[in-house]
Amino acid sequence: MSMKKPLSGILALLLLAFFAKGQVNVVKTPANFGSDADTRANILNNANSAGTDDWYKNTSGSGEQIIDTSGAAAILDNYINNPSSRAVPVIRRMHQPTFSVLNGNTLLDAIFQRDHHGSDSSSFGSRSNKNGENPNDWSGKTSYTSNLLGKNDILDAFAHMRRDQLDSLWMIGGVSMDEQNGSSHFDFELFQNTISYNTATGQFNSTGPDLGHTAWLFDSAGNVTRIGDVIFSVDLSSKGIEAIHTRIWVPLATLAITPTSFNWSNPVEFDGVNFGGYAEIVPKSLINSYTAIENSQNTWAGPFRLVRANETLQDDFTKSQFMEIAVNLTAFGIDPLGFGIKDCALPFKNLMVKTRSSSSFGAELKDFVGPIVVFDQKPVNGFTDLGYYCDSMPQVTLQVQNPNPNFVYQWQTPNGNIIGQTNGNSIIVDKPGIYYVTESMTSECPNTSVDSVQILFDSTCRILDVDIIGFSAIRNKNQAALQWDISNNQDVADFIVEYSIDGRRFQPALTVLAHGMVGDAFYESKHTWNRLPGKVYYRIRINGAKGGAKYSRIVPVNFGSNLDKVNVFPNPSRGRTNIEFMADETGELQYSIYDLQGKKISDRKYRVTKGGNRIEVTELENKQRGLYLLQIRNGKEETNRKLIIE
Ligand SMILES: [Ca+2]
Ligand SMILES: [Ca+2]
Ligand SMILES: [Ca+2]
Repeated sequence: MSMKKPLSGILALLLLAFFAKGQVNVVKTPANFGSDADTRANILNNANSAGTDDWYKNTSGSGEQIIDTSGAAAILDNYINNPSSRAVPVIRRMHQPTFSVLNGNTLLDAIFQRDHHGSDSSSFGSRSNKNGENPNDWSGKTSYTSNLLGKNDILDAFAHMRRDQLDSLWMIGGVSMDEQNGSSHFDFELFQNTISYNTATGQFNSTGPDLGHTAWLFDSAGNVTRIGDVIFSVDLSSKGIEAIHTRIWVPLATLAITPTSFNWSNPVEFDGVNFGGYAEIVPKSLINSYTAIENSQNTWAGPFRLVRANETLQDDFTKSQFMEIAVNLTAFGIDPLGFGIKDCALPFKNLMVKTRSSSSFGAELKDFVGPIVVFDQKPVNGFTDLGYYCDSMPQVTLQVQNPNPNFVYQWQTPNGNIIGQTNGNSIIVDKPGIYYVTESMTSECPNTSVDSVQILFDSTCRILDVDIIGFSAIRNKNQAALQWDISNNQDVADFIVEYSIDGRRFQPALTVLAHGMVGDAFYESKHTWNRLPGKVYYRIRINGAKGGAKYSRIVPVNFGSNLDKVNVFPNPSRGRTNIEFMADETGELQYSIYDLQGKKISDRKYRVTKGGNRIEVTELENKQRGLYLLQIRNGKEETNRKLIIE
């Protein structure tokens, strides 16, 4: 529904009555997203309704899917052929680049996370854990033996943030559960600072400065001066969704202040201690403030289907198994934009979806999904085809790999020279040196990440009149098959095949002696890996018979390591980050961290169990800001990641 057109008086009154409070158990389309307890775009109320966006799409129409469904067919095949794979979580992010604009709505980010189920290793354990506590005091289950009740066992969680044409910021959520046959109680909890979970110890590491949370701060007039943590609580009964309650984290004394952008609930609900807790707030006006609904009949579970706690596969959600909510943060007076904080202010960093044992906010916590990193923009990657020049220095193009069209890229150099524009997805340079590229949401926002590209030039290089006519490198099982053609072969002494794991620092792999043929010549060679390395870059160095050297272009070869699916987050970080991955089997995992000079900083070995694992990396705390290389390997494979410490 567009609110931009002028409304007739009667229609406006009708709408006012309709929106007299947050809407529950009614199909709505907040910010053009189907809040209808159905997963399909262009479907509303189980009928075709062209134009609404939703999590998935399998009907034609202008409405778009929000979740990236790549690999869904392979996951389903695996569910059938290898049923043990049904226990493995699935994580997908937004189908569109972050901050894309779709029909006037700005899509900030979205996530689909298939949780553990049945013997859920990500659930609350040994002590009685509650909302309103410091998350660092919570404890999760470290043994996988005990089961959750079906009504407390989350199967899948969905979350999406979008800003509509009226500049209202919506948090849209979805949850499917194993059973909903009476009462289920959910929280969507939004953290301003990073929070992570260690499956081995069952401990959370929540970095918020106020008892593991971030408190909302106000001036004496009641204006918000800092945004903090928020929790939306949803209670379902046999009648459907009862209500959504919104609470924010504040010290108890804050309740003496009268906020300008919302009200405390009356009587005010507060769960916590004097130094901090969750206080319930209500919007100045409930109009268009939230919607919530559960499915009243069977509806399609989506391309990843549904895996029940007992590992059976379902095509559809049965009645009351799926629920959708949408909360208007702007209407609630908790939109960062409303406080004069620039557009770059993200509404929150991490998200957890949890279940409680009863409708009481302080009831015992049961299952959780996450913590999920939101707005997880991939760090910028600057590159150039050839980083080494000899004899003469040409104009060279430096580029951003897979730039996000909604972000701004700015380049600078302390010792090189940029010709023309210094911003954009690519620049032209004509001097050796180091070039930095930063990524940010707008030129006024702080950088989200930085990368560097080095251009080397060897002025003493002697002219080598050999040209590389062609160079290719392709994968053949555990080998790279390399072929190259050159001119003036008689001037060549030998070739060094060099490889790099980051596309920048190369090392020799093998030497190929030149044969004596005069004129054009063809060479081939193979480079074998004992442990599959993920992505590797190759180049050929030609050494002249009378001195001088030249390099080929750089060609990537992807050995497709399973470890490529490793999730490293947060990244950039302040030094503490996590490695999360699924292991096919119980075994060992090692990682090493190197600085940009190639010096090893850390080398650790862990025992990992089949299934989901998370390792906390803390060695870079108090280390210099900048780029580091993380090399992760098991017996057969390895993968490499750049770590950014900010
Ligand atoms: Ca929907
Ligand atoms: Ca869980
Ligand atoms: Ca679960």
